Order: sequence, then C-alpha cells, then structure tokens
Amino acid sequence: MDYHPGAGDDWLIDVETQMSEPVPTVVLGFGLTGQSVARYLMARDNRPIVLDSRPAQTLSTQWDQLEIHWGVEDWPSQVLRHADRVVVSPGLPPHHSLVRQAREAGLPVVSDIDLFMSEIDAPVVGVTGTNGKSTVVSLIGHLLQSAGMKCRVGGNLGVPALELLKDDCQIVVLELSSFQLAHSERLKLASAGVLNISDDHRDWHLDFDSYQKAKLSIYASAAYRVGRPNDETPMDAYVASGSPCIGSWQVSQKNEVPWLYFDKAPLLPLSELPLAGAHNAENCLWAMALVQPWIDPEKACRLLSGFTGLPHRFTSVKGPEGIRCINDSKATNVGSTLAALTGFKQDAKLILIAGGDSKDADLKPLGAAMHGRVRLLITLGQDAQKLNTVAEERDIAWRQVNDMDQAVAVALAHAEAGDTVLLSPACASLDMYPNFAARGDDFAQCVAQHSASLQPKETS
Ligand code: UMA
Ligand code: ADP
Repeated sequence: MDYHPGAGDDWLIDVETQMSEPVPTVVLGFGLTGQSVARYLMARDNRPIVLDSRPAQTLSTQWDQLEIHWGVEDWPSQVLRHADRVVVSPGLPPHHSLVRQAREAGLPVVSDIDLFMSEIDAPVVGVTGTNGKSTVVSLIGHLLQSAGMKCRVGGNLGVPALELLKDDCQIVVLELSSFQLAHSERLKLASAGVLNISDDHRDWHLDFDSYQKAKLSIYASAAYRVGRPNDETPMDAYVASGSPCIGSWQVSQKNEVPWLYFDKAPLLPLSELPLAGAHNAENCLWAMALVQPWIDPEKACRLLSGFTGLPHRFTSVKGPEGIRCINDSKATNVGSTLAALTGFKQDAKLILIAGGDSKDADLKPLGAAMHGRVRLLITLGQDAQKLNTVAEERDIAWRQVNDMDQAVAVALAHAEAGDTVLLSPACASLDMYPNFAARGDDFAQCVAQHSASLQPKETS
C-alpha cells in the first residue's frame, strides 16, 4: 500500500489506527535486508510498516498487504506515534533523517543481524575488514563443509542473515560490513576477526574513527577472537605485509621458500595454496585461524585445496597472446588496489584501468604503489580527475576515457608482449554500473571483443 503524507491528515489516521491493530515494528529501507526482515516478522504474525526514502519500486505481489511509505525523508507522525521498535537496513547511515528521528523519539533501533543472533542456536563465525571479507568467508565455508559440517554462509556476502534461519545447519559464517556492525548490539559470536582496516566508506561513516570503531566492535562479545599478535596499533591501516602473522599462524621461510607455519611447525608451502597473491596467503591464514575451534591446523591445511576463489577478485581474463589481463573489479577502495599493485614486482609493466566513485577517500597512497609499476594509467568515471592528479604528481602517464570500451581499446593499443592490463579501480562502480560484477563483466567482454579484432585473420 502506498501512503502519501499530506498536511492535516493526522486525525484520519488516528481513526484508522483505532480500528486496526497498532503496528509495533517499523522497517527502514526495503531492499534485500528490509524484505528479509519483513518476511521474518510476517512469519511471526507481526506485519511491519516500511519507510524508504527512495522513489517507489515495483515489487512482487507478496508485499501487497504491506504498508510501504516510499520517498519519505521524515517519519509520518502517526507511524512514529505507534512504533515501538525499528529495524534499520545497512544502507541507511546513522545521520540519515529516518534513523535520526527514530533515535530522537527514543525508539530502540536494531539491525537484521541482531534479530538473527537472537534466533540462532548454532555457533556463528563473524568476519569483517575493509578487504578480503568475501574471500575469507567463502574459504571458511569451504573448510567447514569439507570437514563434514553442515554450514551456511551469508550476511553482507549477499544472502541476508535472516534467510539463513530457514535451513537447518550446524554452523553459520557471516560476512559483516561496518554498516551492519554500526547498527548492531554486541554480537555473541563464536569466533570473530577483523582482517584489516583502511580508508573506505567515508560517505557513510563521515570519519575514519567511527569506521574503525564499527569494525572493531565485532570483538566486543566474541568467544574466540582472532587478531594479529603483538600488534600494539590495532587502529592503524593495514595492507598485506608480506610476512603476516594471524593468531598462531604465519608465513615464514623454510630453506628460502615461503611456507605457512602453525606455531613453530611448517605445514604447507605457499606455492600449494589455492589462490595466488600475498593478500590471498593472508586470507588463508585468517580462514584457518578462525575455524581453529572446529578444525585442527593440519587438517585445515589439507582442506584448503579445492577452493576456487571468487569472480572479479584478481582473476585472469583471456586477452591477446602475450598480454596478461586481470579483472579485479571488486577492488572498490584504495586498500584493495594497493594489495593488487604491491603484489607485482617493482619493475612490472602494468597498464592500470581505474576510477569510479572514490567515496571521498584519499587516493594519494596509490601514487607510491603505481610508481615504477604502472607505465600507463587509464582513468574513467566520476573521480577520474582525482586519479589523474595522483599520477601527475609521480610523472606517470595517464589517459582519461569515457567508458570501459574506450579504456580497453586504449590499453590493448598500448600493451606490448609481457605487459599486464589490470582493471583494479580503487573506486565503487555505482556511478557507471549497477554493481562491481557488471563492471567486471563489461571489462571481460570488451577484452574479448578487442582481442578478437587484434588477432591475425584466418586464411581460408
Ligand atoms: N534506502 C533508503 N535510503 C537510503 C539508502 C537506502 O531508503 O539512504 C533504501 C533503498 O531505497 C532500498 C533499500 O534501502 O530500498 C536498500 O537497502 P540497503 O542499501 O541497506 O541494501 P540491501 O539491499 O538491504 O543490501 C544490504 C547490503 N547493502 C549495503 O550495505 C549498501 C548488501 O551489501 C548485502 O549483501 C545485503 O544487505 C544482505 O546482507 C552490498 C554492499 O554493497 C553488497 N555492501 C557494502 C560493501 O560491501 O562495501 C557495505
Ligand atoms: P570484501 O568482501 O571485503 O570486499 P573480497 O574478498 O571481495 O573482499 O575482495 C575485495 C577486493 O580486495 C578484491 O579486489 C581482492 O583482490 C582484494 N583483497 C582480497 N583480500 C585482500 C586482503 N587481505 N587485503 C587487501 N586486499 C584484498
């Protein structure tokens, strides 16, 4: 049902609400999370009211009976009067008028994660961090399943936490974003880890301090906390350090070859890990450390094999002969692009495609990582010019283009045998695409098209 607030209609609603049951729960935002919350509440005979500040969306008929107020920046007064609990979607920041007004009215504001934690009996593993969450959560899911445990993974990864309640399982792994954590109470997680913290989401959190606080709150009530030992500066920004130490796990040299160690025992050479790159070695350590309460270290090492990684995260795309093409579209912030760049040797010949919505982040740290490695920077999207400035300060050649097709055309025209064309944008995709996956798919398609036109024609 659509409701369009108009002046002077308060008394009409009062009459309506006297006739019907008061509605106690109000859901803010009606995307994946809001709909999962409504389904959960309706299965318990509680029909919520929904407020959403965006224009009306076309919805399936299952929501026909629901009172939804689209396009509202302020609470309709009659809804505010009758609400006694608010469930907020992660996309709405605390400074959003709908959230602020709920707090000012003294209403309890909870998240879908709080509702989920109040229902679930199985142990829950929680993973947060600026980068690597999806990879680590999927790896943990792979390890637990391979060890024979009935396991479900979800949260920020894509399947809203409440949807996981439908399946009977022995253990749940949740990817938790800073947005979800900031809106949640202290979560009683069985095992928890903050993978890393670097600049991101300034538009939501407004300052870096509140972003860090939200991430670190994952540890508040966790039974088993995994972190970096002897780290006296947990508030510092991290990128993959080359010899990381996570819990009792670390990467160290054995006969001049890097191995994964647990305590003092070398368990696996890095070359046998299922994923390439220093940051992925670190992700493997995190996954094994976080499942330690359920899987012993040697077994975890054996179970790593068989994990195939996730698309759009530093994955190879078939390009012209002799030119390596990499789709790292999921690099939506500076930290993830730094990890991609610093994984290459100092004299790598990279053609980097970057740009999009920088979310107000400081792009300067990219300059040092690009220096020496990137011989041409191709920029696109709303913050292309900010990247051009960073490149100019380091005397790195740059070209600004209008779209991915042009970006790939320019990249392949400049690429020589032995070069790498890397899409690692350091920015969100939403100014040009519905999501990072659409951007990565577009890149792969453009590479395929332009490569075909570069191949020598077959002679008949
Ligand atoms: N809305 C408003 N006002 C706003 C913002 C949003 O009314 O200012 C409304 C929109 O109109 C829409 C609804 O809220 O109807 C969307 O809610 P949402 O933005 O909270 O997104 P969901 O569809 O519920 O998806 C969320 C996560 N999205 C965000 O945190 C932005 C999804 O993570 C997550 O997979 C899903 O819950 C299930 O848990 C996506 C994401 O981009 C992948 N996450 C960020 C990231 O990974 O960097 C944190
Ligand atoms: P998230 O879910 O936190 O966004 P993903 O696993 O989807 O993490 O990876 C996002 C981006 O970060 C990809 O570009 C990936 O290559 C990069 N990345 C993955 N793990 C790490 C890490 N430990 N440190 C830095 N960057 C990483």
